[in-house]
Amino acid sequence: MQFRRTLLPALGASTAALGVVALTAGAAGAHVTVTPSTTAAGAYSVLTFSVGHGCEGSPTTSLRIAMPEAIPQVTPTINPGWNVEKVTEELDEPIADSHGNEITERVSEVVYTAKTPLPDGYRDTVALQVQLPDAAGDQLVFPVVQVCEEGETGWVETAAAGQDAEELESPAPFITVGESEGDGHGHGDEAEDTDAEGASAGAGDDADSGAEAADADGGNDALAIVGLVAGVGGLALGGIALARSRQKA
Ligand SMILES: [Cu+2]
Repeated sequence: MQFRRTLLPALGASTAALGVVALTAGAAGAHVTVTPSTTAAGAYSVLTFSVGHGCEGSPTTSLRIAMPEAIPQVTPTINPGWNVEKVTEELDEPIADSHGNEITERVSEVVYTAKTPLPDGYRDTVALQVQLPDAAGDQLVFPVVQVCEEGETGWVETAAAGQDAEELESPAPFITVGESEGDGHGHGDEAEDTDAEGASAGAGDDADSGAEAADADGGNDALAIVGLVAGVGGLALGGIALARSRQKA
């Protein structure tokens, strides 16, 4: 009997701890998440956003995906179950696309509206084609507002320094830009630079080699990337503000 008395509480405690871990893992798997076809800097990538559940049981009616400023152009994939709309905003200063054409506005948001609300317990995906910036090591955050028949969820939280994104209740989907693979559109020279640095630096971490790659780009590109990356934090906050103001309505 004494054995049981001491063992049972201990077992109970560890089982409870396991339960918490399992619940967290399950929730993370069902969040709104993004899966890129490639993360290579400068490459065209298809970003697949997955919706794993509704808003506390309520069917999903629309998804508003905010685009980071580092990605000025977006080609949304048509999904037969959803209407899609691009929301644009004027750029403060025009930029050049990969073909040298001037761009004066960017897609700030892509909105998918379900033709039939997506029931809780069923998943669907929507996909966006983008060109990733030449910014290896940088995080690109895509705050998403999931609107449901009842309520909504703002997938807008980003991890603070040193915080694990998995601990967040409603994390914003994000990707980390990887090293260039040399198949970027019209960026062959930069790719060679990056490869050479990778070889000489050995197992340097991503952030360091990313900074070197940006330096190697030459002044204009590097400056543009710094400006664009600085905008990401503000955008995530904008997404939070949007989610909050919509909750009030
Ligand atoms: Cu979830």
